[in-house]
Amino acid sequence: MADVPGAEAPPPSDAPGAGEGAAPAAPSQQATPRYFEDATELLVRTVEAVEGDDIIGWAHDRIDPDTMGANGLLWFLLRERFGKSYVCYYSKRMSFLMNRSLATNFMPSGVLRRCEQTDSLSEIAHKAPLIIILDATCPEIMTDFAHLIRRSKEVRHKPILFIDHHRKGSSDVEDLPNAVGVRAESAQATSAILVHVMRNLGLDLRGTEEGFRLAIVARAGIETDLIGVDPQGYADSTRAALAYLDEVLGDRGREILDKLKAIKHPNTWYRKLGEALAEVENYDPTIAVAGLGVIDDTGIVPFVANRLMEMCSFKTTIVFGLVYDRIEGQIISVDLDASGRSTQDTEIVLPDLFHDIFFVTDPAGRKTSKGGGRTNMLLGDYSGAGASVPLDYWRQLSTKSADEKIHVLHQLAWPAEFLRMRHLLLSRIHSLKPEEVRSVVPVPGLDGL
Ligand SMILES: [Mn+2]
Repeated sequence: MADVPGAEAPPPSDAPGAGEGAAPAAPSQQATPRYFEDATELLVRTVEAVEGDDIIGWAHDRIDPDTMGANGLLWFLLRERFGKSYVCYYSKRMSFLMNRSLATNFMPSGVLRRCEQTDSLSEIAHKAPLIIILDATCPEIMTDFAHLIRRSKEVRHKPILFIDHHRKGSSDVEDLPNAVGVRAESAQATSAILVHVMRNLGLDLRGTEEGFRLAIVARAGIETDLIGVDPQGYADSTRAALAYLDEVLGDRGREILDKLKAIKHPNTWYRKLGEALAEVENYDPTIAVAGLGVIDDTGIVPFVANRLMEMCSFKTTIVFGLVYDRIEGQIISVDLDASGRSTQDTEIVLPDLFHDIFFVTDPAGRKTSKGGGRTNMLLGDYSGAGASVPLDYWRQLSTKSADEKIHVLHQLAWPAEFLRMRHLLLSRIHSLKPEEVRSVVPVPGLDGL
């Protein structure tokens, strides 16, 4: 779930591919090894203890394919095996077009819901008998969930079940008083864990269109988390999950997955890329740092970072922009979003850099990081990082209309935020000169600063 194609939340550091999930059963017992029986047992025990039929889930901001796939399978098994309904909440718009298409066209309708578009979210959380959290357990990257647990002791004390394949973080839902879970660090995707849990419960995706669609999302999820991983490093549990999903999907599924990865981007995204490319001679020869100005779609940021990397000879690209999200005539968020890519760069460790320079400061002066990423240990030469810092000052600034707010963002917020970012980057990357941190839109009054 790093900011690599297909995924975008800033994750805890994550080295895929070590060891194996569960010891396969002895060959004499059965032909097919079973994986993640511990997760299966814990899930059964936890769900059977629930009174009431409505279970909710929470996913990290901008939910990614692995988290989606795992939640789709969870929704399916909760209904089939336990007769429970399930809705999973997440905050912030997804970045990648493939992810948006998976959510719209392949996830069962109503399972995924945006927090910002949900009335009485707090009431829903208070009523829920159980909250299930898959694929990420850091509350800081679940914006609305973090708000709720900060404000409400009751929500903090809710029964929580988590299943994840990332390391425990310094701030983690595992530390909440009534949280139980399984952390299968040897697994390479939470969708793969859920495929096995579902199979362990005797369920099958074969034979129905609904099952086929869930398999599409789950396979996209596993593939996304495996980006950059040498196939020789796939765990046995990963291979077994992929083999099963391929049986469900067949040739038709393969074709759909290929098409999903090749979705065309809107021309407005290419126009922004053009603006960033127009600066190509002004960047530092090894590190391109581009500020995109004010944009209305968070997907543009990683899109430009990836393309600059593919098309030019930089070792590192860092792209940032001021992104607003408008729903029904309202500006519901203003964030400073950033994406970084690097290959064979020995000067800059992007995940660390992003962790350090992207943060929010609470009224007590405590800093919480809003950035991170991962370095691919198996290939050793690629890292990706992402960050999203909410700019509440600009979001809350009262204006007559959304259009006026956007005007203020262009005129005032961008120059201020660009200068702030430039200062932070220069203080950390000493080879960089001030004039090499480029804004692709004019920043008035920049000369002499
Ligand atoms: Mn994952």
